[in-house]
Amino acid sequence: MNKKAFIFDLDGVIVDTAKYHFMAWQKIAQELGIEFTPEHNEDLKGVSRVRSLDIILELGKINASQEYKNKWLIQKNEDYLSYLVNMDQSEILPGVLPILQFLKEKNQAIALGSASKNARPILEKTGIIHYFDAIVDGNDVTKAKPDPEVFLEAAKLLNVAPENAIVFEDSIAGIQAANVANMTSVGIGEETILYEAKYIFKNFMYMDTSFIETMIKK
Ligand code: B16
Ligand code: MG
Repeated sequence: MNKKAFIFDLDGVIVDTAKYHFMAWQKIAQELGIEFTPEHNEDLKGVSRVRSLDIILELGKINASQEYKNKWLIQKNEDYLSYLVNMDQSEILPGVLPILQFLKEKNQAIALGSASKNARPILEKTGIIHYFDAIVDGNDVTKAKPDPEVFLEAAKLLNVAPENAIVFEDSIAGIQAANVANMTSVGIGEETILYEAKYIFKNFMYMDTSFIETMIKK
């Protein structure tokens, strides 16, 4: 039995922050007169802040100077952070803590693989940073998902071969990144969106510890 690495995405997998990213982007889109729906938002999940803005501007066919782009990027992050001010353990998505606990009891290696530059403060605020043996976030990588860099780096830090890594992801880009890395992709969300994942669970409440046992033994 080879050593495994369990790599968790953050936004939309561990914490319910995907809605805050959406709210902050929608505010900017509205100011620019761009229609930005939850369907459009799926393409922003797991994608870096800079790339997310470009996608929104492309949607509105807006050509903006770098100066304006920087202003919107700052505004988006300030709005996003203002939604997180009172963040605590209650923002952890249902079923996540028991799975983290189970993995710890089984002495499994756990990593975070997130595109977010706000990952560490979120893990601290929610009181779960101690579960993670390695953290790779938006500050550590140069290539955004669907590039596999973030997950490959996490597996490397844990000294685990990519094929022995299991990735939990809520975004299309993240599932593609895990697949490209030759890791086991586990989609957390809707099957209609995450159909490229090897396994899909609506949320962690639907995931039994027997699934984790199977992943550990495989
Ligand atoms: P930030 P994840 C991603 O986090 C989000 O899904 C995505 O919507 C966001 O734009 C990106 O982080 C960057 O986040 O602006 O906080 O640096 O899902 O990879 O954990
Ligand atoms: Mg995510």
